[in-house]
Amino acid sequence: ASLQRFLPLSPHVAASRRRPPAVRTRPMQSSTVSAPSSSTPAADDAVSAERLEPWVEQREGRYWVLKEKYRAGLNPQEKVKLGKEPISLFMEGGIRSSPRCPWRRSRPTSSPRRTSTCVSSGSASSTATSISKSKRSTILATPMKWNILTLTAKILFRHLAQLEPWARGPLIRLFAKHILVFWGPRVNLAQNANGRSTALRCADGRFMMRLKLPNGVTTSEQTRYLASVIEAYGKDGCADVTTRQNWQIRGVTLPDVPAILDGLKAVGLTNLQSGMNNVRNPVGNPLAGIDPDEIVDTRSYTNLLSSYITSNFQGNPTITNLPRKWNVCVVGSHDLYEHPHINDLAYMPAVKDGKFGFNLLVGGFISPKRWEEALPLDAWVPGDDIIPVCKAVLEAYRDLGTRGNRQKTRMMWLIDELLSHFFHAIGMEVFWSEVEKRMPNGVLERAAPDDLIDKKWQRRDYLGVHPQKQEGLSYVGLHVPVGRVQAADMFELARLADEYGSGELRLTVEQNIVIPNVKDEKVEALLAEPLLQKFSPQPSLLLKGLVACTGNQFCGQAIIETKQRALLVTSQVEKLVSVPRAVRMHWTGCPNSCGQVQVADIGFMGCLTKDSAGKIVEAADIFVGGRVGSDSHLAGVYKKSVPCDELAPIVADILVERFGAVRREREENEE
Ligand code: SRM
Ligand code: SF4
Repeated sequence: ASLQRFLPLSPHVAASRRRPPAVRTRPMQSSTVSAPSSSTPAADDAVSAERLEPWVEQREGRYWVLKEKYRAGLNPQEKVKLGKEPISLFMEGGIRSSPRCPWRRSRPTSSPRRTSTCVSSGSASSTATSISKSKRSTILATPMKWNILTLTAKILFRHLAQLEPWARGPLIRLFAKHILVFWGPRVNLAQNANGRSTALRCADGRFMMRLKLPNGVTTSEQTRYLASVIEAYGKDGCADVTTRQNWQIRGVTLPDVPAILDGLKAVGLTNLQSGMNNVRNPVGNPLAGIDPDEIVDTRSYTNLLSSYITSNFQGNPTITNLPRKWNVCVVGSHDLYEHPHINDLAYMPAVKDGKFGFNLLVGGFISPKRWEEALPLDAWVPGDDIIPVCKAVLEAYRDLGTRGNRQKTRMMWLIDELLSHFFHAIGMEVFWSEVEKRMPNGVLERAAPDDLIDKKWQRRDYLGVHPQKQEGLSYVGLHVPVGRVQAADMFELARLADEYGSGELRLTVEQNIVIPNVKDEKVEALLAEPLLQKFSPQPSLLLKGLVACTGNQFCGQAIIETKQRALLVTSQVEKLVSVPRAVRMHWTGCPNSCGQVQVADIGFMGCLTKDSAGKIVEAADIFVGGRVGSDSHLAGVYKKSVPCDELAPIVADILVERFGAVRREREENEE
């Protein structure tokens, strides 16, 4: 299937080629292609020019809004943005001062973190008063997601009773539309399967807050601060290492948010622009600067990207009105720990004319109905100037991306559409020239012939103890089972980083943690620390690569529970077979695939099915054959709708057939 994407163009297209192919070409996507037109070249050019007119314009010299003529058929999120740019609620301080914000009128919270700042009434904010009542709740709700104070149905049930009458209707309608109707069948079925009611699942009024953590680098001070926040929420507080080497903290109540935002700032963190149609955490090499075999230290690049993306924590309104989410990474080693093939923009180290820089890949993404690997843009940028091209790519996407069906608005859909719309063009050329147009000097260099990645490199395991490039120092990779940590764990991690290392921790996209800069003579004592019983440097071969998204414990979109299930099924499988090497198993609670099942050796995507007794039960579609590294490949479905309780023997069979596993009973017999 992936080869088909590179089949030759149709004869019609081939005949009208005007320049030789510079990059890999893609076939036209049936869903996006308009039939080849029989119009004249002049008419074609007119149509083409019209399509390349930016769909957005700047308002009040600040925010970018959709032009009137492009407002038909918008998805609901786009309609919200027409009313008020969501980031404005944060940039203009509305989150602090809006006394009419429904949840700010909530009954006194018992949270110890509640401060006078967060309950101060202040004057009625312009955000809340200058817009129509019907839009208020939506507008107040959406920015939460922009900054991933993730707003789930939970808040509705908790606060409904305390809302002013005007706020109840719109809020219910919003949720009815986005969650109860759209996700309704799944939610209801999940209810049956779990024997739990939606009201129960939605009753705690707690939020998740996602941060920006460029390159996954964090300090003991930051970790301690985050631990103190979740500790205050008792059993409701916990944190996760995410699949974009980032922290998410949970249990947050809304009145505490202003104080937490201040606290984040004080320790050099932000949660700005971390959700909805924004640029996500810039991913880099978790071993940057310490790996003897690295190509380039990615930290300064990911920091630059993050500063640009959030405009140094102020919020960057030039790139908040994107058609959809957008992922970026900078590759620093041959191991490709950063997963460049599933990022919208990936910087691949490459030397051109003796100068260090990066070739660019674009358009990689995963979504429920379609997942694609990134393609070469045929562009190179010097290493000392990486931001202009990020800006140019983002602005091309912001200006030209369509904003209708959300399943078709990721950047690859735009790349495809331009290819099919300008049928005389080939490959990436139209997108390339749109990016070039937006470069500060109007020039985009063609790619270096080769990048610096060793295509035969065997991806290394970063868990365990490894020597650093700095003599006398080691890094210690710890396995954090399915990325879940409690406050006490975080305090301990911070202490270990201070006591044995340099006060630094690194998060990885496999939801693990690396302690860098451990003096060799201290390694033994570190390995004897009690926390390493829980976060082992040497987990079993199947646990090593285990990843699980949030799942239905907290995520409103989940169909199944993931984290506990992943651990349970893995332990069941380990009783059945032994594997000769690590096998990467990823779990994801719904087709959004935050747990990236398509990159896993074996992936499990949550769904529901009927068991043999006809009862609806939690199940998984099994994916097999995803690969990471230079040989990357996105897996497809291997077997559909397997009840979770029946997974273990099937997984054991797959491990025996495809991954050289040996059945335990056979091992025992041979002994
Ligand atoms: Fe994700 C939405 C969690 C990485 C694809 N993701 C969500 C939401 C916000 C659900 C929602 O819209 O209400 C989840 C929040 C649940 C919660 O309480 O944690 C959520 N996504 C996560 C995290 C926490 C999973 C994890 O356990 O690690 C990851 C946070 C990363 C970060 O720090 O920023 C996470 N999400 C991903 C990835 C992986 C990646 O980036 O490499 C993907 C697939 C890759 C991609 O995007 O190309 C991913 N998440 C989605 C999608 C589908 C996007 C699409 O184009 O269709 C959604 C739904 C959406 O955006 O509408 C989604
Ligand atoms: Fe939630 Fe689905 Fe993402 Fe898992 S894959 S975190 S269930 S949205």
